[in-house]
Parts: sequence; structure tokens; C-alpha cells
Amino acid sequence: MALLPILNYPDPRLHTVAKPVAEFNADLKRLVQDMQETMYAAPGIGLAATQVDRHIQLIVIDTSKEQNDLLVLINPKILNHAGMQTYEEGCLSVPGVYETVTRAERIKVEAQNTEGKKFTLEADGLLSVCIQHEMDHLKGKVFVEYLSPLKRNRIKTKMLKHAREIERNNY
Ligand code: K1U
Ligand code: ZN
Repeated sequence: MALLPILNYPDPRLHTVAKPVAEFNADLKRLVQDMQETMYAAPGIGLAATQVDRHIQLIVIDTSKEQNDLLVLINPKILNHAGMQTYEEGCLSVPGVYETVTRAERIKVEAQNTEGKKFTLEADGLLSVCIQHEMDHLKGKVFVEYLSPLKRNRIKTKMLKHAREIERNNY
């Protein structure tokens, strides 16, 4: 297994639209394992393939405290949604930034597992928020795009400044 580098906002590759997974092979299973390890190490509760510069419709999620309840969603689709909730979200591609976003409270999702078998899942609360956040990544959307242009630009400036400082310290 391997830790994968995570793209940082405002990297333009985060706006790539992911393609459906067509082949359920050993390479896909290896990527799932690497993403799982990367998410747990970060630590995070979700990771989309987009964030590790792989532009296929693949998400890993684990909202358990013990990091022992992995959910893998391939080619996920929201079948229906109900209600609204607001949650203070974070993102491994926007480290140190937490902002409130409003999303559907309950969702029903259809997805495939690593064998290509279809299944459905009903989610509410944090799991529902996390699935919607990760599915946005697959569409090329980062959660800061729900914020006002003023807030978003401040975050962009802060992230670029931070990246420049890291680069300077590496020389
Ligand atoms: O997509 C990502 O970058 C992962 C993100 C998922 C997420 C968190 C909160 C709301 C919506 C989506 C994260 O995991 S950020 C880190 C985080 O929330 C966390 C980390 C360790 C323990 C508990 C939470
Ligand atoms: Zn994210």
C-alpha cells in the first residue's frame, strides 16, 4: 500500500470531472487500498479519487471513530434526497479551513462495489454530508464554491501564500 499526495486548492486539477469506472480490476482494488490508507493517515473521513489526481468516479468514506467501517462507492448516483441540514465542513484539499455548508439531510444513493456489484444505501447526518461532499469532488466542485466570492478569494489567497512559504522553506 502507498500514501498518495493530495491536491491542494486552488489546484486546477481539482476541477476535473471524473469519468465512470468501466473496469473492476486489480488496479482499481490497489487504488482503493492506497486511498483508504491515505484517508486514514491524513486523517480524514472521506477521500475522492479526484483529490489524488485520479479522475474516475471512486470515493472512500469512513465516519467511524475507530476507522473500521470503510465504505467504497464507485459510480455513485443520488436516487433521491429530502430535507436540509447545515454542517461545518472540512476538506483535506483545503487544510485548516472549516466552513458551514447547507446540503440535503437524507439521501438514497446507488453505487457499485469493487466487484462491480450494484447496491443502494440510505444515509443521513454526517454520512449524508460526507457522501455529498465527496460526490461534489467527482464533479470538479470544492466545498469553498458554496461560499461567497469574498470568502472564497480570501481562502484562495491564504492557500497560495501557504504553498509559497512551503516552497521557499524547501530551498
Ligand atoms: O473530502 C475531503 O477532503 C475529506 C473531508 C470530508 C468531510 C469532512 C467533513 C464534512 C464533509 C466532508 C475530511 O475528512 S476533512 C477532516 C475531518 O473532517 C476529520 C478528520 C479527522 C477526524 C474527524 C474529522
Ligand atoms: Zn473535500
